[in-house]
Amino acid sequence: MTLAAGVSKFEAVTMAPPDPILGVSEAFRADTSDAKLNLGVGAYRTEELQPLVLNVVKKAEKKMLESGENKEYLPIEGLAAFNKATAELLLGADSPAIKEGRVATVQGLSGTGSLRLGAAFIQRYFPGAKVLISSPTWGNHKNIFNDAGVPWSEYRYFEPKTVGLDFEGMMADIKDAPSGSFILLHGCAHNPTGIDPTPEQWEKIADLIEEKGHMAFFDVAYQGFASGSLDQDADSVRLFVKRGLEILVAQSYSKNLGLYAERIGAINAVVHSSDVAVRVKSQLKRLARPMYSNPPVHGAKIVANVVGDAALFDEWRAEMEMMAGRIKTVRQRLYDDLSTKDKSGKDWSFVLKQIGMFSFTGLNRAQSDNMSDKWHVYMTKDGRISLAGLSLAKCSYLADAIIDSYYNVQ
Ligand code: KET
Repeated sequence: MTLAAGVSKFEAVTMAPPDPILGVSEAFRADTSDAKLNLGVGAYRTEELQPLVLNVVKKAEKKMLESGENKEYLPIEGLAAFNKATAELLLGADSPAIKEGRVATVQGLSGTGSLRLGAAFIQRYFPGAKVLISSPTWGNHKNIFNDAGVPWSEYRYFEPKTVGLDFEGMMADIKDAPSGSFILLHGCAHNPTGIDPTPEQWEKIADLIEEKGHMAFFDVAYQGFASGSLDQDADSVRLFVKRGLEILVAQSYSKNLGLYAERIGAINAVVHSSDVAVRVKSQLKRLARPMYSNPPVHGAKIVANVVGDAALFDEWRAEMEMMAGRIKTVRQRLYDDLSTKDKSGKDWSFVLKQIGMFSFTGLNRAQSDNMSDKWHVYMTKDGRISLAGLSLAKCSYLADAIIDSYYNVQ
């Protein structure tokens, strides 16, 4: 029997636009030029522009293979050893909140899945509450809250004139939000701007959130990538916890352990009592069960083995510092090349001031198009380049491309 050719029941389905970040990799793959460079997605590459599997990850996997572990379902909340290790990495092993049982941790499908679970929790238990998102922010934040049915608006964050933080604007917008709003904050290495509040500014942000009865929802996707130190990069989160503020925190191991495809992360709620923590966790599990039932085990075991083992943890720290260090080196080289090649006297020092994986170049959409169309340099259309995908050898070429796009395209 042949299938009846006819009008598809799916005829009304329209073509979705490419994803603003992951779609860049698709365009890159389609380009046949030898000069092509993918600075779109925030994924670490070696100086040879190859993906990197960390040595500690290989060691942990070897251990896992040797011990012959099974493939049973994990509990809905994930691997217990992972949940313990991830909360300790975030809050510090000696955190009173952990000791007092005030942290509800549920393993999630990396940062995105953990944010999505947090958003579903807000939608269910804080109906109508608004989430405030920085302008600009990581491209997927708005999708996540939209799909979870959580209303959101933006707070000012970036000041193009100074290429710095619009702290006054940020504070004013958080102040104006209805009491009980959730304030989405990047724990460190703000994406895409590479600009973080100073410790003093974090104090003021915490003051205001407390005063207004808001709640901070941290997105921690780059712990270790801002300063090179895993501890220092958790200072913002720890400051809120130290003050006794309740918070939500989504974590990701995509970047700092290079576990992109393992989809490993967590959603944490730090709350006032162990009693509340138990109930919050039970409801996070209830939300997870019909969405994906329970999380994958492989990445969770890698993290548990690395973070929970003193020797591997130290090795990880060194590899983390190496990755962060390589990015700092290309950052410096790019700045040097831009400054020597550009005879106009333009101040490119913002490249050096920005931190983390990215540089927010200030290139507009047309200029970004020129980067890919003429120079085969792929980047997101908001003007962000991933320095994690850049090598020292390509800095000079990239500087030429940026200068051409900046001065010759409106
Ligand atoms: N938060 C932020 C701020 C973030 O930049 C990413 C990923 C994530 C969460 C989620 O990552 P996950 O792999 O789900 O743990 N950002 C890079 C990749 C992407 O867009 O998915 C990026 O900005 O290029």
